[in-house]
Amino acid sequence: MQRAEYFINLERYPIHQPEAAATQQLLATCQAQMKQAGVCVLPGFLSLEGLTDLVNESNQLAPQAFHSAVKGNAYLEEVPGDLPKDHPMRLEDTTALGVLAYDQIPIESGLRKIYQWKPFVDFVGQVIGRGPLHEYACPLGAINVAVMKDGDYLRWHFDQSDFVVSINLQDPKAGGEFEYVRNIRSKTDPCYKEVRELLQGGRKNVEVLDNPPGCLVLFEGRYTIHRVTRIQGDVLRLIALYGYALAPNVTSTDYLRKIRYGRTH
Ligand SMILES: O=C(O)CCC(=O)C(=O)O
Ligand SMILES: [Fe+2]
Repeated sequence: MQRAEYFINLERYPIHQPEAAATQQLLATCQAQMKQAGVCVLPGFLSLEGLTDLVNESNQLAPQAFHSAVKGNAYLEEVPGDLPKDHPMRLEDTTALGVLAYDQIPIESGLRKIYQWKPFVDFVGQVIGRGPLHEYACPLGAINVAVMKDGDYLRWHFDQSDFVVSINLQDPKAGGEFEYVRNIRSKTDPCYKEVRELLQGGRKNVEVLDNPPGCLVLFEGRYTIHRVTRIQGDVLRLIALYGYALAPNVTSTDYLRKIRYGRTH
Protein backbone atom coordinates (compact mmCIF):
# COMPACT_ATOMS: atom_id res chain seq x y z
CA MET A 1 0.00 0.00 0.00
CA GLN A 2 1.51 3.33 -1.06
CA ARG A 3 0.92 6.69 0.52
CA ALA A 4 0.16 9.95 -1.26
CA GLU A 5 3.83 10.95 -1.08
CA TYR A 6 4.77 8.06 -3.39
CA PHE A 7 2.56 9.33 -6.22
CA ILE A 8 3.69 12.97 -6.24
CA ASN A 9 7.01 14.40 -7.39
CA LEU A 10 7.69 16.18 -4.10
CA GLU A 11 11.18 17.20 -5.09
CA ARG A 12 9.77 19.34 -7.84
CA TYR A 13 6.60 20.29 -5.96
CA PRO A 14 7.35 20.28 -2.20
CA ILE A 15 3.74 20.86 -1.15
CA HIS A 16 4.34 18.80 2.02
CA GLN A 17 6.51 21.69 3.28
CA PRO A 18 4.13 24.64 2.90
CA GLU A 19 6.37 27.00 4.84
CA ALA A 20 9.48 26.37 2.73
CA ALA A 21 10.65 29.27 0.57
CA ALA A 22 10.49 27.11 -2.58
CA THR A 23 6.88 26.15 -1.85
CA GLN A 24 5.91 29.75 -1.20
CA GLN A 25 7.49 30.70 -4.50
CA LEU A 26 5.65 27.88 -6.29
CA LEU A 27 2.39 28.97 -4.74
CA ALA A 28 2.89 32.57 -5.85
CA THR A 29 3.63 31.45 -9.41
CA CYS A 30 0.54 29.23 -9.51
CA GLN A 31 -1.69 31.93 -8.05
CA ALA A 32 -0.44 34.39 -10.66
CA GLN A 33 -1.11 31.90 -13.49
CA MET A 34 -4.59 31.28 -12.16
CA LYS A 35 -5.38 34.95 -11.89
CA GLN A 36 -4.01 35.85 -15.30
CA ALA A 37 -5.11 32.89 -17.36
CA GLY A 38 -7.77 31.03 -15.35
CA VAL A 39 -5.65 27.94 -15.71
CA CYS A 40 -2.63 26.63 -13.87
CA VAL A 41 -0.53 23.75 -15.17
CA LEU A 42 1.96 21.77 -13.07
CA PRO A 43 3.86 19.50 -15.46
CA GLY A 44 5.33 16.31 -14.04
CA PHE A 45 3.28 16.59 -10.87
CA LEU A 46 3.04 12.82 -10.52
CA SER A 47 6.16 10.82 -9.82
CA LEU A 48 7.17 8.46 -12.63
CA GLU A 49 6.32 5.37 -10.59
CA GLY A 50 3.08 6.95 -9.39
CA LEU A 51 2.03 7.74 -12.95
CA THR A 52 2.88 4.21 -14.10
CA ASP A 53 0.78 2.66 -11.32
CA LEU A 54 -2.20 4.93 -11.94
CA VAL A 55 -2.10 4.34 -15.69
CA ASN A 56 -2.09 0.57 -15.17
CA GLU A 57 -4.90 0.76 -12.66
CA SER A 58 -7.06 3.02 -14.85
CA ASN A 59 -6.56 0.89 -17.97
CA GLN A 60 -7.63 -2.15 -15.98
CA LEU A 61 -10.76 -0.41 -14.66
CA ALA A 62 -11.62 1.25 -17.98
CA PRO A 63 -13.91 -1.52 -19.33
CA GLN A 64 -16.23 -0.87 -16.36
CA ALA A 65 -16.73 2.80 -17.24
CA PHE A 66 -20.30 3.91 -17.93
CA HIS A 67 -20.45 5.19 -21.48
CA SER A 68 -22.99 7.77 -22.59
CA ALA A 69 -23.67 9.89 -25.64
CA VAL A 70 -25.70 12.96 -24.75
CA LYS A 71 -26.84 15.74 -27.03
CA GLY A 72 -27.11 19.25 -25.64
CA ASN A 73 -25.91 22.83 -25.71
CA ALA A 74 -22.76 24.51 -24.39
CA TYR A 75 -24.59 25.76 -21.31
CA LEU A 76 -25.53 22.29 -20.06
CA GLU A 77 -29.04 23.65 -19.71
CA GLU A 78 -32.36 22.91 -21.31
CA VAL A 79 -32.54 24.15 -24.90
CA PRO A 80 -35.12 26.98 -25.10
CA GLY A 81 -37.48 26.57 -28.04
CA ASP A 82 -38.39 30.26 -28.36
CA LEU A 83 -35.00 31.66 -29.38
CA PRO A 84 -33.74 32.14 -32.94
CA LYS A 85 -32.36 28.94 -34.47
CA ASP A 86 -28.78 30.21 -34.48
CA HIS A 87 -28.81 31.44 -30.88
CA PRO A 88 -25.90 29.71 -29.12
CA MET A 89 -28.29 28.26 -26.58
CA ARG A 90 -29.94 26.37 -29.43
CA LEU A 91 -26.76 25.05 -31.00
CA GLU A 92 -26.42 21.43 -29.95
CA ASP A 93 -23.70 18.86 -30.23
CA THR A 94 -23.07 15.40 -28.81
CA THR A 95 -20.74 14.53 -25.96
CA ALA A 96 -19.65 10.90 -25.88
CA LEU A 97 -17.45 9.54 -23.12
CA GLY A 98 -17.07 6.90 -20.45
CA VAL A 99 -16.83 7.67 -16.75
CA LEU A 100 -15.54 5.69 -13.79
CA ALA A 101 -17.36 6.90 -10.67
CA TYR A 102 -15.86 7.41 -7.23
CA ASP A 103 -17.22 4.12 -5.93
CA GLN A 104 -15.41 2.29 -8.74
CA ILE A 105 -12.04 3.68 -7.69
CA PRO A 106 -10.37 1.16 -5.32
CA ILE A 107 -10.00 2.22 -1.68
CA GLU A 108 -6.23 1.74 -1.96
CA SER A 109 -5.93 3.73 -5.20
CA GLY A 110 -3.35 6.48 -5.37
CA LEU A 111 -6.06 8.67 -6.87
CA ARG A 112 -7.83 8.60 -3.51
CA LYS A 113 -4.61 9.04 -1.57
CA ILE A 114 -3.78 12.24 -3.44
CA TYR A 115 -7.36 13.54 -3.38
CA GLN A 116 -7.58 13.21 0.41
CA TRP A 117 -4.05 14.24 1.31
CA LYS A 118 -4.23 17.41 3.39
CA PRO A 119 -1.11 19.08 1.93
CA PHE A 120 -2.59 18.57 -1.55
CA VAL A 121 -6.06 19.86 -0.66
CA ASP A 122 -4.53 22.85 1.14
CA PHE A 123 -2.23 23.66 -1.76
CA VAL A 124 -4.97 23.47 -4.39
CA GLY A 125 -7.23 25.55 -2.15
CA GLN A 126 -4.60 28.25 -1.83
CA VAL A 127 -4.05 28.40 -5.59
CA ILE A 128 -7.79 28.68 -6.22
CA GLY A 129 -7.93 31.30 -3.49
CA ARG A 130 -11.53 31.02 -2.37
CA GLY A 131 -11.07 29.62 1.09
CA PRO A 132 -10.54 26.08 2.31
CA LEU A 133 -11.71 23.23 0.09
CA HIS A 134 -13.93 20.35 1.10
CA GLU A 135 -14.23 16.94 -0.45
CA TYR A 136 -17.27 16.80 -2.72
CA ALA A 137 -19.87 14.83 -0.79
CA CYS A 138 -21.12 12.96 -3.86
CA PRO A 139 -20.48 9.20 -3.58
CA LEU A 140 -20.15 9.01 -7.36
CA GLY A 141 -18.63 12.35 -8.27
CA ALA A 142 -15.83 13.16 -5.80
CA ILE A 143 -13.32 11.50 -8.10
CA ASN A 144 -14.03 10.52 -11.69
CA VAL A 145 -11.79 9.03 -14.28
CA ALA A 146 -12.97 10.10 -17.74
CA VAL A 147 -12.31 7.27 -20.17
CA MET A 148 -12.43 8.36 -23.80
CA LYS A 149 -12.09 5.86 -26.63
CA ASP A 150 -11.83 6.14 -30.41
CA GLY A 151 -14.59 8.47 -31.64
CA ASP A 152 -15.42 9.92 -28.21
CA TYR A 153 -15.72 13.69 -27.89
CA LEU A 154 -16.49 16.30 -25.23
CA ARG A 155 -18.41 19.15 -26.83
CA TRP A 156 -17.77 22.85 -26.23
CA HIS A 157 -19.23 23.81 -22.87
CA PHE A 158 -19.05 26.06 -19.85
CA ASP A 159 -18.73 24.34 -16.49
CA GLN A 160 -21.39 24.84 -13.87
CA SER A 161 -18.77 24.66 -11.16
CA ASP A 162 -16.15 27.32 -10.51
CA PHE A 163 -13.11 25.13 -11.01
CA VAL A 164 -11.94 21.67 -11.99
CA VAL A 165 -8.85 19.84 -10.79
CA SER A 166 -7.54 17.22 -13.20
CA ILE A 167 -4.59 14.91 -13.58
CA ASN A 168 -3.93 13.65 -17.07
CA LEU A 169 -2.94 9.98 -17.03
CA GLN A 170 -2.83 8.88 -20.65
CA ASP A 171 -3.02 10.58 -24.05
CA PRO A 172 -4.65 8.89 -27.04
CA LYS A 173 -2.72 8.33 -30.28
CA ALA A 174 -4.32 11.42 -31.82
CA GLY A 175 -7.04 13.92 -30.94
CA GLY A 176 -8.16 14.29 -27.35
CA GLU A 177 -6.77 17.81 -27.09
CA PHE A 178 -8.16 20.19 -24.53
CA GLU A 179 -9.09 23.39 -26.34
CA TYR A 180 -10.37 26.57 -24.73
CA VAL A 181 -11.18 30.19 -25.34
CA ARG A 182 -10.15 32.18 -22.33
CA ASN A 183 -12.95 34.28 -20.84
CA ILE A 184 -15.08 34.18 -23.97
CA ARG A 185 -17.88 35.47 -21.74
CA SER A 186 -18.00 37.23 -18.39
CA LYS A 187 -20.29 37.40 -15.42
CA THR A 188 -22.03 40.42 -16.88
CA ASP A 189 -21.82 39.77 -20.66
CA PRO A 190 -22.80 36.44 -22.26
CA CYS A 191 -21.00 37.45 -25.51
CA TYR A 192 -23.41 35.39 -27.60
CA LYS A 193 -21.91 36.57 -30.89
CA GLU A 194 -18.45 35.24 -30.03
CA VAL A 195 -19.86 32.01 -28.62
CA ARG A 196 -22.01 31.48 -31.75
CA GLU A 197 -19.03 31.95 -34.06
CA LEU A 198 -17.01 29.43 -32.11
CA LEU A 199 -19.82 26.86 -32.00
CA GLN A 200 -20.22 27.26 -35.74
CA GLY A 201 -16.60 26.32 -36.28
CA GLY A 202 -14.69 29.56 -35.71
CA ARG A 203 -11.17 29.36 -34.31
CA LYS A 204 -10.81 32.86 -32.91
CA ASN A 205 -8.68 32.88 -29.72
CA VAL A 206 -8.74 29.08 -29.45
CA GLU A 207 -5.85 27.81 -27.33
CA VAL A 208 -4.72 24.23 -26.87
CA LEU A 209 -3.63 23.17 -23.41
CA ASP A 210 -0.28 21.48 -23.15
CA ASN A 211 -0.86 18.88 -20.43
CA PRO A 212 1.11 15.70 -21.00
CA PRO A 213 0.49 12.69 -18.72
CA GLY A 214 1.43 13.33 -15.11
CA CYS A 215 0.34 16.98 -15.30
CA LEU A 216 -1.87 18.54 -12.66
CA VAL A 217 -4.23 21.16 -14.07
CA LEU A 218 -6.40 23.63 -12.19
CA PHE A 219 -8.95 25.20 -14.48
CA GLU A 220 -11.75 27.76 -14.16
CA GLY A 221 -14.41 26.84 -16.70
CA ARG A 222 -17.41 28.96 -15.88
CA TYR A 223 -16.55 31.74 -18.32
CA THR A 224 -13.87 29.96 -20.34
CA ILE A 225 -15.53 27.67 -22.88
CA HIS A 226 -13.68 24.41 -23.51
CA ARG A 227 -13.87 21.03 -25.20
CA VAL A 228 -11.91 17.82 -25.82
CA THR A 229 -11.40 17.07 -29.51
CA ARG A 230 -12.42 13.72 -30.95
CA ILE A 231 -10.28 10.76 -29.91
CA GLN A 232 -8.54 8.79 -32.65
CA GLY A 233 -6.98 5.37 -32.33
CA ASP A 234 -6.98 2.44 -29.96
CA VAL A 235 -5.26 4.07 -26.98
CA LEU A 236 -7.66 5.49 -24.40
CA ARG A 237 -7.55 9.07 -23.16
CA LEU A 238 -7.58 8.73 -19.37
CA ILE A 239 -7.90 11.71 -17.07
CA ALA A 240 -8.68 11.90 -13.36
CA LEU A 241 -11.11 14.65 -12.33
CA TYR A 242 -11.23 15.77 -8.70
CA GLY A 243 -14.33 17.44 -7.31
CA TYR A 244 -13.91 19.83 -4.41
CA ALA A 245 -16.46 22.19 -2.92
CA LEU A 246 -16.19 25.50 -1.11
CA ALA A 247 -18.51 24.26 1.63
CA PRO A 248 -19.07 20.93 3.38
CA ASN A 249 -21.79 18.48 2.31
CA VAL A 250 -22.15 19.69 -1.27
CA THR A 251 -23.43 16.93 -3.52
CA SER A 252 -25.06 16.41 -6.93
CA THR A 253 -28.64 15.86 -8.06
CA ASP A 254 -30.11 12.49 -9.01
CA TYR A 255 -30.76 13.95 -12.45
CA LEU A 256 -27.09 14.70 -13.10
CA ARG A 257 -26.00 11.36 -11.68
CA LYS A 258 -28.38 9.48 -13.96
CA ILE A 259 -26.93 11.19 -17.03
CA ARG A 260 -23.27 10.82 -16.09
CA TYR A 261 -23.20 7.44 -14.36
CA GLY A 262 -26.43 5.77 -15.49
CA ARG A 263 -27.46 5.38 -11.85
CA THR A 264 -28.10 7.48 -8.74
CA HIS A 265 -26.18 5.41 -6.19
O1 LIG B 1 -11.53 15.84 -19.80
C1 LIG B 1 -11.12 17.00 -19.66
O2 LIG B 1 -9.95 17.32 -19.89
C2 LIG B 1 -12.03 18.09 -19.21
C3 LIG B 1 -13.31 17.63 -18.61
C4 LIG B 1 -14.31 18.72 -18.49
O3 LIG B 1 -14.26 19.73 -19.10
C5 LIG B 1 -15.44 18.55 -17.57
O4 LIG B 1 -15.59 17.45 -16.99
O5 LIG B 1 -16.23 19.49 -17.41
FE1 LIG C 1 -15.71 21.18 -18.39
